[in-house]
Formats: sequence, structure tokens, C-alpha cells
Amino acid sequence: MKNPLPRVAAIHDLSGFGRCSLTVVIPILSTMGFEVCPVPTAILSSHTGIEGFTLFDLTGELPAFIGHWERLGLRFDAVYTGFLGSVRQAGIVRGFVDRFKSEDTLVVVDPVMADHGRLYASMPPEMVGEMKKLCAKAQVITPNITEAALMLGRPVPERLTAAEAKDWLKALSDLGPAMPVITSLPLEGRDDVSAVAAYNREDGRFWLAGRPIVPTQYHGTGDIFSSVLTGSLLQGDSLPVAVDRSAQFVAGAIRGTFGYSGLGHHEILLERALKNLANASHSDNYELLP
Ligand code: PXL
Repeated sequence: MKNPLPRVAAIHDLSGFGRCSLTVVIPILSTMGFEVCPVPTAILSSHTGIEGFTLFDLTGELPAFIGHWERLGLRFDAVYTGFLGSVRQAGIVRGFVDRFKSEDTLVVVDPVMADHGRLYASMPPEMVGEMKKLCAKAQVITPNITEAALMLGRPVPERLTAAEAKDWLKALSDLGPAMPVITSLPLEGRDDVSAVAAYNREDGRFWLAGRPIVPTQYHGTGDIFSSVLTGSLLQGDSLPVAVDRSAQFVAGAIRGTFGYSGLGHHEILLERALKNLANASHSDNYELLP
């Protein structure tokens, strides 16, 4: 019998504190109605933005872990990858995609490496080339502007015009994925908006979604965005609706947190927003990129 619940292989780290990666991927995709099968890439005491974090790399365990899944004959409706524990792991994850994907499998790669112009603390520079190769296997990729710049070998821009944003999206699509999405896009003339731009190579259309900027930064918002995007596409939403729902949910989670005093940057109150994802699809705020 066909699995009544679509199944997602989620290849991310498990960070004990600071909501990000598997601690947001699993609740979001479960709430949206999917079975999540995690492939933990590393175990951390917290995300790498908190000083003193510990990291136990699980690269050595993955071949046996994946081998068991192969013997079980598992199949996935989506493979969704994020933070990797080592450069060598990137090759193993590419092998995973090749072995477990079928014609209908949605492959989403979030090339988690960097933000605000810098690689994360645990990331060697060689990860950039490895992530590029992994992105080539995806239909959808979700770099932030820093990750996009690193993969394209371009400087991180202060501002991008709409025409430049289209050029960046096309260049990312040339790496392989038919649907590149760039988050944290500093779009000229939209200083007050946290913008996300997307391109669908299949129909040649470019999309823009965004929400008013809240003057704060929370860790894990990229993981929240990409998880909702994956779930939304699996539910059958179009690319602009999926991008807009994701931007809307992230903005709601940020606003639901920002009003409280005394919370740190790693404490986005995901659980207060989660139930909104159980509602029927709702999107009202995307536009064509001019
Ligand atoms: O949110 C991306 C992310 C995922 N996993 C780990 C991280 C980060 C960002 O800092 O450190 C371990």
C-alpha cells in the first residue's frame, strides 16, 4: 500500500539548545502533515552562534545508518538537506540523494554555511564548493544572500536592483536547480522589507515576497523558512504561494517573539506560532519581481 503520509528525509544537525535545524524541521513538517525521517549530520550542544558550543560530527556513522535504510528499501517524497557536519559528509549526502530519490521526489537543499557576510564558526571554506555540487542535485535551493554570493563567487552586495536579483537567480539556476530562492535579499528601494526572491526556470517567471522588517535577528529563521517551503511545495502549493506562506510564517514567529522583553537571539518562540501551519493554505502577498 502507498504510504498514506508523505515521507521526508531531513538531513540536518541536532542542536540541543537554540531552535534551529532538526528542532524546527521536525515540528514544522509534522504539523504540516508529513512523516519526518531525520538523518542527523552532527550533534551540537547549541547552534554555532553561541560561544562554547560542542559539536560531535556524525560523518563516520552515516554510511552504516544509510546502509540500513537501503536494506529497508525506504523511499522518500522529499529529501531536504541543511547544516552538514563536515566537508566529507557533503559527498555522502549527494550519494544519499542519488540512491533514495525517485522521479517524483522533491529535493530541497538549503546550503547552510554562512550569514551576514561570514561563514559560520564550524564551516571550512571548502564547504562552499561542496554545497555547490549538492545544489546541482536539487530542484529547490534556499541560500541567503551571503550563501548565494559565496556559491557564485561574487561579493556580498549592499543592495541589489530587481534586474540584478534576476541575474543572481539565473546564475544560481545555472548551478542546476530549477527553482532557486534567495532569502535576506537587500532589494533596492525596499529597505523596510525583508525580501525573498524566487525563480522558476520552467516558466521563466521571477517572484518576490516579503514582510516589513522587524529590527532584530533570530537564529534559525532560515531553517524555519525552508521547512515551511518544503512542506508547502509538498502540499501542492505553487512556488510563489509556497515562498509567501514561508515568509508569512517566519514573520509571524518573529513578531510573536519580539514583543517579549528579555529573550535572546536564539529564542524564537516557534511553538507559539506552530499551530498556524495546521490551517489551510493562505497566501495574499506575493508579486512578480518587476
Ligand atoms: O540555522 C542554521 C544553523 C543550523 N545548524 C547549526 C547552526 C546554524 C546557524 O548558525 O549553527 C548548528
